[in-house]
Amino acid sequence: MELAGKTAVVTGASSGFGAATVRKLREAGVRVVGGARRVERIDADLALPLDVTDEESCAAFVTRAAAELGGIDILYNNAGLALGRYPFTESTPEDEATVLHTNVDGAIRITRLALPHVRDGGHILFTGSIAGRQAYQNAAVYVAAKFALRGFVYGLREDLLGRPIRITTVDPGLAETEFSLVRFKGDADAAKAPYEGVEPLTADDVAECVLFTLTRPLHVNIDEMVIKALAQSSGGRILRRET
Ligand code: NDP
Ligand code: 8X3
Repeated sequence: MELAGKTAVVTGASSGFGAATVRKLREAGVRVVGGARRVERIDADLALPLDVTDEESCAAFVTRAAAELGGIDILYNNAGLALGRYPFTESTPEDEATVLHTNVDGAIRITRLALPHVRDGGHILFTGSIAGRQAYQNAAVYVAAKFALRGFVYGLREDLLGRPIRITTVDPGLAETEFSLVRFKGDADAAKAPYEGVEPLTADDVAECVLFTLTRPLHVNIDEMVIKALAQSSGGRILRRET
């Protein structure tokens, strides 16, 4: 599948997997609209403000993106986050709402709004997580959010069967992005700890996998792709070098 000349919409384009994917798509000749709250950090053909937790913001984003691109070939629902690494007994309503509204409602909302603009031959992608496949401790709400997202994508795949639109969830494990800094609410020392003594995935590693799924022939749908660092066998098990 040739990507040159295609159009794409990427959420969570200001950092991490989203920013890396925007870069690789553009290198492949795709015209890309990127959205995030920190719009000034987006390097795309068009950068638009987007808060996926807000219906009006999403509607304005999708309307403008579709008008600019004249139709969407690639929709990458990537915006997401985790908050905290604590037992569920310490959970707060604020963290629960943010995690669920961003990872789950946000992706569902953007998909609902963008679907009428997705052209035949199009491809809708989601960033899930290994957290959405197997639970690990001190992450119950994030785990729930990514399991829910996977459930939504399964349902979407059923409902779009028969239409020429491919659907893929990319499920990475430990990857060094701003994810950890966000999860630990700006505590830089705590944010570094998950990456110590191990070589994590990079944003580029994940973006390359996204590009791989996009460039298969049209009759090939990669439903799910699980990507982990070699030293990580599961969310709860990472082999670390002695430091
Ligand atoms: P980053 O923190 O580097 O990037 C997250 C992106 O999501 C940013 O662009 C951020 O933009 C955006 N975002 C967050 N909240 C909102 C919102 N309300 N509206 C719009 N955009 C939002 O982390 P990653 O690149 O690692 O995360 C991308 C996805 O990958 C997430 O879904 C995450 O759950 C998932 N993931 C991450 C893993 C990891 O280890 N890094 C592993 C597995 C999955 P802004 O703040 O500017 O709005
Ligand atoms: C994040 C996966 O294992 O780094 O989605 O918490 S993990």
